[in-house]
Amino acid sequence: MTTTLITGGTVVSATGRAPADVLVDGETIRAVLEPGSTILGTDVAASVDRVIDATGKYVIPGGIDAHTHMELPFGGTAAIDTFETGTRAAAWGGTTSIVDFAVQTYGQRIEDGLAAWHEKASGNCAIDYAFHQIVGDVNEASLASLAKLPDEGITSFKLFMAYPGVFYSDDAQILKAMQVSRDTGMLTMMHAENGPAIDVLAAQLVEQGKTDPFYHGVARAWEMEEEATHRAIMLAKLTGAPLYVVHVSAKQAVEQLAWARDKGQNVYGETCPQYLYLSLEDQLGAKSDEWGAFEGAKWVCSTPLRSRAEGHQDSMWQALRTNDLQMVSTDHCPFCMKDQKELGRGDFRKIPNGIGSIEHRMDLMYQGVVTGEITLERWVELTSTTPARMFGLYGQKGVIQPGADADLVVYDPNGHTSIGVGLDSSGAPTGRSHHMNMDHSAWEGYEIDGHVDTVLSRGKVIVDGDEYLGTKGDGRFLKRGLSQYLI
Ligand code: DUC
Ligand code: ZN
Ligand code: ZN
Repeated sequence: MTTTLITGGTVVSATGRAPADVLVDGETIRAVLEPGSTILGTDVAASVDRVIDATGKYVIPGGIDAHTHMELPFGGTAAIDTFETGTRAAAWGGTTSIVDFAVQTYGQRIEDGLAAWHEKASGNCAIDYAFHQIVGDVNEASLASLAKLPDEGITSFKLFMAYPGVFYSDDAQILKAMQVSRDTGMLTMMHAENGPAIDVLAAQLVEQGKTDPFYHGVARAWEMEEEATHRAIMLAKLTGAPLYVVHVSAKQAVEQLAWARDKGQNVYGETCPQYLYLSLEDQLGAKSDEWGAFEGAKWVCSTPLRSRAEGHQDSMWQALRTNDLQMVSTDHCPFCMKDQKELGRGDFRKIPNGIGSIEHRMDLMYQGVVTGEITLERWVELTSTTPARMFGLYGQKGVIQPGADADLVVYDPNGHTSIGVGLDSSGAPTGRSHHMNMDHSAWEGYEIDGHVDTVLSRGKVIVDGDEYLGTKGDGRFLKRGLSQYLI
């Protein structure tokens, strides 16, 4: 078994920072030591197989992205990152675990949907992975199957109040699924947007000739997110289910969560980098030579980007500081412009919804430290420690302590990361690049005042500077326990 000492760095946790050396033995952390420690008179550094010099750098627990959609079937196509390409891109960006969404489609058995997801992921991941379960067809049989999933290490499920005819659940179905959540301790994750009303608004816009990507965000008005968030909260209150609202983007939805939490209800929320940095105005203004106004399709996702003039982005940052929102995930769901987003030329309703960000989450959130939006400790908490605690992985993941998996990132605050565009639409590499399987980047031109230098996954160095050393298939399925946030 290889022993490694990460020496000279500042170890950052959710609660503090201190100069310390991290001793790794095989796949786990053996000790967190005073810098330059000796054992029986011998320098630890002299007795290990490998020393990683982290002088001047931060040593943090590997990122956990608790909301990804590899290969998600959507809008007549499928998210373009496979488990192989998506987890490789995650590793490049300092994320060492993902929780992806296994899908039960309408008419399918949960068991079959889940088995298909194991099939896709098994043997393909470079980093460890776990699953939530999407329940796309709530009925007596699927509810019975759902209740058994904790035995298989799946302790959370997602319902959709949006996408009628696809993933949508009505209030009666939500109520029944939440009763399972209450009885089993599984966390109910909610896509909270009023889908039926949104679909009417979207159809009316298209009838008026308003077909550009920008109108996606107009149809998905914040009122529809606020209303659905409130309804989800009330159904959770009634049933006693623990609730976690995904991809929160509207400040009014945060107000609903804060209101419920202040009353003592067990509700949580995540936001995503796109709702912190990008806006509806950016989307409206985007007009490339190649795509014209259709360039806005790069940023079509749901919930949608929100107006900066209305202050949603500032509210998201504030909620991350005040703990009205507890986590940042990506909702990584990448589609190429060519052949995929293009399906919605002339009708924004047909643009596959999703943005690819898995590689950039740690960097984009670190930039929030640089600009003073969050502290260094909060960065670790939002991106690693709380995801581990929320989704039943804590102790093994999300913390640097003896016995934990040696998922570690050496992050250089004096480094720099330019986020590039990847491949152009003919598949040719552009100058600055990323590693997601896309022909563009929603983050093109973003500059980060920091850099992911070294990444270890269970003790193995998988990223070393500009070199990728990971291996497809090294990532293991993680059986999760119940959330630590149950009361
Ligand atoms: N939102 C997206 O943007 N993509 C996939 C599903 C979702 O809810
Ligand atoms: Zn969603
Ligand atoms: Zn999602």
